[in-house]
Amino acid sequence: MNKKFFKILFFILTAQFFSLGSFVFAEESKGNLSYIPVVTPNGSTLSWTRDEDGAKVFRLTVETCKHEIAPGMIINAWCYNDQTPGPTIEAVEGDKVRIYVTNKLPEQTAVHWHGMFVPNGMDGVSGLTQKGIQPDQTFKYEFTLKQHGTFMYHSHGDEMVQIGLGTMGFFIIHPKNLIGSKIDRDYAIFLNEWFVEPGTATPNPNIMTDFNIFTFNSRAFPGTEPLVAKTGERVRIRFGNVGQESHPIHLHGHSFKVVATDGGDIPETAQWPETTVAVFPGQTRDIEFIANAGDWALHCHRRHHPMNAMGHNIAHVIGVNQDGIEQKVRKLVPGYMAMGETGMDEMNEMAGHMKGPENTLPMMGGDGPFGPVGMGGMFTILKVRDTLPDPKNPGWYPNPPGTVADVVTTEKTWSDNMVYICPMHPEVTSDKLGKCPKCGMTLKSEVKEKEEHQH
Ligand SMILES: [Cu+2]
Repeated sequence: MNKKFFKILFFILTAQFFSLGSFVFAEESKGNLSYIPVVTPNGSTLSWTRDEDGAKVFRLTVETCKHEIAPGMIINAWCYNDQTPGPTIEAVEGDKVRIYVTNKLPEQTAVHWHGMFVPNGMDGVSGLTQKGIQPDQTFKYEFTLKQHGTFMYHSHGDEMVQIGLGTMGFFIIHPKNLIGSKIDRDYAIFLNEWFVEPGTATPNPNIMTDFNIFTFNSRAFPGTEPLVAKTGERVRIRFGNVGQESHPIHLHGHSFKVVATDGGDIPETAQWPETTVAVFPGQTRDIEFIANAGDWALHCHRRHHPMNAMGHNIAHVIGVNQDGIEQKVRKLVPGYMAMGETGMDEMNEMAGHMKGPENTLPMMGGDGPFGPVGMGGMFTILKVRDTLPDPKNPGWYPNPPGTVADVVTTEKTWSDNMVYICPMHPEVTSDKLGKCPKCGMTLKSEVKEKEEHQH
């Protein structure tokens, strides 16, 4: 009896010891987190170990990889640790860091710590401050973090090709002591643009201005993960850009303040309210705001940037009457549809029904709770809820009754004169908005012949 009791006691103590041990280890590996960890949507954070001298040790391998821009499109990218952007490095001001960089690319490289105060020989400019890291070599970078803020790491060897193919990542340094207000959520989004010829998989790094794929953390909507927060929380979003274009990033439903750049914190007296922040190549910008409930669009405000692959050297036909053309062309191209007369929205509908070139994305994509969302590319959703039973998947925003814009039904309106017709099957008509039973496309409205309603 006594023996059994001691056995059980021993078991409990041992279990306690080991769980305590792993607890301490877990805390240590997270650096006794004095900060809210940054979340890199669609990305990850780099784990580290500690050397005997107290330095935090990080390991990066620069290599070629397959990267999914969104379901249906995989590119041949150049990556850190098999991903673009590379894993986010997180540390604390005052930390000594030791970063081993192994080159598995077919050519030499170097890693630059963008915006960070490092000894000149650690600055990572191939040829200027160090020898290039040759294929299969490992270099060691070592320095003490003298600042806090949002910084970046990126290739500084054959920059046009290597950065153009994806070699970039965040380096986030948290302040030693809390500065400003406490943050509840901290997100990091890398802005980038690519040119991938439809039907191919390797981005063309020689392109100077004419890009066709625009990404948040190298993902295009609908492949972008939403940002999640609770109502009233203070949210920080960090943006980084080492691309070719500037991106004015716009957030719906909120007013935010730009609180820091990669040059440092902006004094509170110098911050002003904004809804759009321009992030130029070589810049980072941190914004903060108090979250309001809803599903809010967060996107680049250049009109082509929340779009996927589009050719724009074809004539547009907005407002051009194409009656008769369709029949004539159909004799040559069966199934041809004259489109674009009323705008590009019907292209969005078609995307789901017609097959485009291999390995590219329809111009717009993704469904919302009210229909297709006419955007792609640099577009994601900030999902704010009073409660978050499933923090990973809050679903669509349950709008309070009477707060959604909708067709007027309380009085006789123009909508009574509407008939809804399938653009693909003109014989399918309905007096209500809906889908075509033959092809599933959304029916298009047309005004009925007047005499029906004349007295
Ligand atoms: Cu943009």
